[in-house]
Amino acid sequence: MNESDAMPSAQDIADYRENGYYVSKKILSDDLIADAIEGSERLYRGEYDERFPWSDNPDVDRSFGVPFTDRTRSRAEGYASFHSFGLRALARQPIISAIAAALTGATEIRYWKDQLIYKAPAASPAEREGVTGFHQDKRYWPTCRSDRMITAWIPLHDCSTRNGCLVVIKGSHRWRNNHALVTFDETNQDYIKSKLINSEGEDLVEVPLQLRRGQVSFHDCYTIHGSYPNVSDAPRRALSVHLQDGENRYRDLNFLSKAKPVYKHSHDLICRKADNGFPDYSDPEIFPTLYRAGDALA
Ligand SMILES: O=C(O)CCC(=O)C(=O)O
Ligand SMILES: [Fe+2]
Repeated sequence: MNESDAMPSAQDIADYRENGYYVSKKILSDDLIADAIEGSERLYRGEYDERFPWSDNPDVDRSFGVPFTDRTRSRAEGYASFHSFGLRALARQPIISAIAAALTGATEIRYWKDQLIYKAPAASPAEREGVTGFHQDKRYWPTCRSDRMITAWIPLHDCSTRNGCLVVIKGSHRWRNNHALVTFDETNQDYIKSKLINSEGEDLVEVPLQLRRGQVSFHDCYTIHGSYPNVSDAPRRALSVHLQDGENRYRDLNFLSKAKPVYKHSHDLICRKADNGFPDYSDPEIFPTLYRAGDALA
């Protein structure tokens, strides 16, 4: 497939802005995904392809260096693309950031963060093992000034409702009053839905994003999304790649609280500081630029 065939059409972009999500064509090769799966298995064995001074810092995201022996439990690994070359190649695919730029209208796309998600098989939907509670990604990043961030969700095999594919709530990127939606770890979806503030008065329409391997879905940083249990007999694996537009900057919210510092992302511990002493969200080591308008795709 050539580059322009892989890009969203003008109608796709309009739909993304209306609905808050987009599903790509098959844009990733089987080899790339096979390398990512192998990379994730290496990570789960504690074999890192590259280490950083912060790699073993327990304050830097979670699940670090924990031997991955219990395959009945779900988990999410932060910074997986830093520690695995196979996952890095997947996360930094030029076509993914080019699509992110087209959807958001940004002229520059930088890396923000990633999460490697392993959803273990659950015996039944009632079990709720591995459920990702409905949430808005942006609520986890209050120190980001930008409202134009976007997530690329990359399944490492076919995903359907049976193995707990990603589910988005259509149009919910406009529901901006849900400040408490830091509910990734809440497994009771009905409880979350009962608390949602639907500021636009729209119907709550859940859209399961059923993808074939090689497709990628994209959601706006305010789109409410989550996933249900995996009732297949194999794990559901995906890499979430969260991206920032070039205009994103750090914002200090700690004046809101006397108990400083409340608003801190683990990135703030590891990225370089700007001249004003605040975290620099354009540090090329942590937030490489993946797309600039006018660049040809590699
Ligand atoms: O894979 C999942 O269940 C959740 C992924 C997610 O929250 C995201 O990609 O932002
Ligand atoms: Fe998310």
